Amino acid sequence: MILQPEFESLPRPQLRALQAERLSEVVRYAFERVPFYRERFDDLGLKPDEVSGTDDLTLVPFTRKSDLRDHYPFGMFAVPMSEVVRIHASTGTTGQPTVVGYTRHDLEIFATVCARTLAAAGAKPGMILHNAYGYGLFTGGLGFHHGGEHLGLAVLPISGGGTVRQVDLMLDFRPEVLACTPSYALTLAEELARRGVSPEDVPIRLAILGAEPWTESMRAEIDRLLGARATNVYGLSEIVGPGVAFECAEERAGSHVAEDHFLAEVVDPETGAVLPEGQSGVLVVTTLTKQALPLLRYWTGDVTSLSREPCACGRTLVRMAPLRGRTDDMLVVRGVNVYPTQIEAVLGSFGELTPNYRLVVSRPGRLDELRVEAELSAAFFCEFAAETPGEEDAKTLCEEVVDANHALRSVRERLTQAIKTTVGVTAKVHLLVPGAAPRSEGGKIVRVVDERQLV
Ligand code: DLL
Repeated sequence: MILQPEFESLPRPQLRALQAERLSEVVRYAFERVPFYRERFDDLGLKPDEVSGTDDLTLVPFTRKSDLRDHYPFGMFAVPMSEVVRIHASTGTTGQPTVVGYTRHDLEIFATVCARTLAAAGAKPGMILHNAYGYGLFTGGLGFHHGGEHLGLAVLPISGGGTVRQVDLMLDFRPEVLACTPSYALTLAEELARRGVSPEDVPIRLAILGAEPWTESMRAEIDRLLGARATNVYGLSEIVGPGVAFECAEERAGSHVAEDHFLAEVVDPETGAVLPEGQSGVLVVTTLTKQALPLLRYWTGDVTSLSREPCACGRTLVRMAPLRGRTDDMLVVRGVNVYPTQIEAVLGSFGELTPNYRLVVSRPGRLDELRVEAELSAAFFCEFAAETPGEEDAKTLCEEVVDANHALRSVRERLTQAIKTTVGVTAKVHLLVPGAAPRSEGGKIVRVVDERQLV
């Protein structure tokens, strides 16, 4: 269902005109109210009215996460605290958190784009939403909470963690809609399977997953294990939270950007030049309607491409390709660029493995080493468990056990070869016993350990 066809299916020329009008307003607004933007513009000798259409946007310099950090906590806010009604913060892995504020009007936008996301996935009033995104400073929980209520769903604010209880309630309340990270959807699916609940008996029909990169093979696994249709949702705290872009149930091929609120560009990560449709680069977003924290050309660091191909759902909103990762979680291993999702896609093509894994990059001598810890599926491992005494207690199968077993050795060799062919790096493959790879406890999962940074 299209919640707001008047915006989501607006013919592109009209959408462009709406964006141009809103862009010139937000540029003037940011210039007048945020000293950071006024100084930036003054330094460049740029006047707000020179940015009158979307083509003039390139005159405006990028805003980066470091700018928000430099003005920590509230220095980039465009309204006094008396107009701010909510604050979120994203902690990230390093440094100061990024703090974002919302006026009442901003919260309406936030709820609306989350409601659009749920509607696009197929959710309807009368359905129960099991909302397992974390509530708190993270934007996922409250975003989908208000989005669900806006659409008229019955929202269960379960938040992340406490998997056993989550599954108890899921079986009792029988929600049709699940919202959580893809890695947590897998954790929930495993707990359901452990209890012997077959996919047909899992109540979930729709799963709206995001906040971390995931692959088509992981989607297939989640669809299969939950007996559901999983769609992607993208967003970041700085822009609003979830709902910046979302997939439709019809195509599930790229996420429609809520372009009436957020103007998307893809730029070359080195030069900053705007790239043509279809080319991969860094996503840059300008907020068109936000009051508390307007951001002009915000450098998200996320790598994607845009497509304006018509979509079967009837939305005219541009689609962004699934994220390969962030420019800053790209690993450079012996000079080769490696995205964790590339490895994940290779692992997904092996029936003997689960979608859970861990990557460890180290530098034992002078050369980088990439260790891929791949987890064997329970069904496959069962056949050898009897032949590998003592291994049930260990997490990683020791080399001798793998060497001695033809089928295990074959998995290790084929996987090493497939990674070499696809990613271009010779990795050391370690096979893990079922259940040994990290699982999501409810939030974003950490699958990569770069030990080089620790020394
Ligand atoms: O993750 C907002 C969110 C909540 C999105 C719930 C979707 C669902 P942050 O914590 O600020 O906000 O993290 C933003 O997470 O720049 C991406 O790198 C990554 N990310 C978000 N959604 C996706 C996705 C929330 N669907 C950062 N696929 C972003 C891949 C994603 N990465």
